Amino acid sequence: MKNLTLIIPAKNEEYSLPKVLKEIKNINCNKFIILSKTDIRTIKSIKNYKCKIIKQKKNGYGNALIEGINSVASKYLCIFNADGSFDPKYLRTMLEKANLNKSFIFASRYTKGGGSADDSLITLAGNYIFTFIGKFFFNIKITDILFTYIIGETDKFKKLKLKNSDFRICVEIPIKIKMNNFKYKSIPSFERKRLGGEKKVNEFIDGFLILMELIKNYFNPYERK
Ligand SMILES: Nc1nc2c(ncn2[C@@H]2O[C@H](COP(=O)(O)OP(=O)(O)O)[C@@H](O)[C@H]2O)c(=O)[nH]1
Ligand SMILES: [Mg+2]
Repeated sequence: MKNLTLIIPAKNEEYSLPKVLKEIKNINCNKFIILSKTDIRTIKSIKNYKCKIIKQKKNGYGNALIEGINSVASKYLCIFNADGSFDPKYLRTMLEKANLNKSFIFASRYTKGGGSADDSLITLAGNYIFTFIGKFFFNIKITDILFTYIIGETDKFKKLKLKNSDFRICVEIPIKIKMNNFKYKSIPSFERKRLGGEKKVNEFIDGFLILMELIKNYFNPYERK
């Protein structure tokens, strides 16, 4: 999988990230970790692993993805979490399908064969609502809009010209994929529990921001470039 780069946003993941890197050690692809230069503990925790560390110029999850995407040179990239919740066993199939169908591939917890051990009742409900809004208002036919385990061609990711530096980027990505008429598909995936450390998403604050982002875009869509 030399034509693949994993972009791994990380914030205070000194417990999980070394385990994640150990698990993917034998996967022959590039691994870029994107984090804040102040996150000394995470940086120290991975010093024995082969990966590229990118220190963010700005802050936030969305910004980490944007800076990550901009630094990739391989044909494909995949957004991959540092908390152990994404199972790397899906990577090969996702890459093959992306290549075969010339599509973005979204891993989905909510199609047959998928599932989650990390969902709470609130995140489950939130995901259903946001996926429904995506389907109904934006005609985005994916079954899990917020999972953000996504593989695609790097050039196409760059063409999305992503802007959100926080978790709103989770809906900006599928909306812009749709807007650009890029092909996309969902495949089932099982989300594992995060290995340790704390979840960074605040279900209420980030949920509200994501809802506002969806509403804003319904009335005033992202600029087409
Ligand atoms: N660089 C960076 N990474 C972040 C930030 N917030 C979250 N992450 C990482 O993004 C991934 C997803 O965050 P997580 O808390 O697991 O969110 P959830 O899985 O959606 O509940 C994890 O790898 C986090 O370490 C941030 O502000 N900056
Ligand atoms: Mg997580």
